[in-house]
Amino acid sequence: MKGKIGLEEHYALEDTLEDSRPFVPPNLWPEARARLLDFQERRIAEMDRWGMELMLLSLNAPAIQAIPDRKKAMDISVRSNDLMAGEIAKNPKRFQGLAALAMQDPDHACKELERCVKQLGFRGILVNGFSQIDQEENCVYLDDPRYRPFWALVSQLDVPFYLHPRNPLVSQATCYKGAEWLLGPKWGFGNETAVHALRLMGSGIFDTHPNLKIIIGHMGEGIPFSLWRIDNHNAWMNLPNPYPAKHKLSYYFQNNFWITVSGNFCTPSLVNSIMEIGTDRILFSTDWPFENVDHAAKWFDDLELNENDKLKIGRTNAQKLFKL
Ligand code: GRE
Ligand code: ZN
Repeated sequence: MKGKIGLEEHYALEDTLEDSRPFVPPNLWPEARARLLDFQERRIAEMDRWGMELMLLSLNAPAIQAIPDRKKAMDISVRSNDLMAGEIAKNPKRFQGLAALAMQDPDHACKELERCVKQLGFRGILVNGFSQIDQEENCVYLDDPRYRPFWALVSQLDVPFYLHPRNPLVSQATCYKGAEWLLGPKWGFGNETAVHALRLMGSGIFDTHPNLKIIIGHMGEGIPFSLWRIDNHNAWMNLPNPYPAKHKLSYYFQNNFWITVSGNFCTPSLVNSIMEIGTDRILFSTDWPFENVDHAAKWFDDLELNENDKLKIGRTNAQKLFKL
């Protein structure tokens, strides 16, 4: 299929590049590094070859969210957004942007978001999970009350918010101690991000701002598969919802969430997701440069799916969601 749009497509600044190194074997680091720093050459060639018209670009992970020093976090977020704006300006038909924000300082995040949307023309936001604030061990999630004004602004600007993975701190997630190989894309990313998404669903922010639009990658980070049990466990007990939000969590997943297929090119998982969230809320993405564009595109193009749904997932859902 030609004209595919991807929305989990990363680059790095020199300042954030090293965050990606631990996920790549040393012999492949030169290749990963070159992929992360490139915009106009290798990336466009991959897109042309495999039928991607547009990438919504975002910074690598965990980057800003793992910088406890507020001033440094703010500084790098602004520099990242400026650099991305410059690259988009060179080729706006092929690239659009998702803002990187220093959630360590919610006031600054709001100001920078307004600048990114109103002046730089970015289409949304991508944040890498919880933020470490002032101290390494101080991990703050986005359902924290300090972010209420931020969510009000996101609602008012009506821009989608991509909740992207990061690892938990092993010092705080002792289930990974001695089994660090489980971290990253194998399990840690998805587990951490699913919990974060569920925290948002239960927090009540979607009752206050029903138009908030949250995107999660990797075929929904496992949530579609678990959605029934999340709401219907131990039904005979008639348990009340144990969280502030008004509805069952599936209500929010089906009304405020979109998922992408990034890094999860698996047909049974897609079928499950279609049944839980529907083809209007599933979007193509690759997860470049951590996944190959050809792996994503070949899987997607060969899917036995009706043409209408394929067009929606590959392209038109993204156009609608991001007002492209
Ligand atoms: C990602 O951005 O999703 C990612 C990384 C590092 C390794 C694998 C991966 O940031 O999918
Ligand atoms: Zn990613």
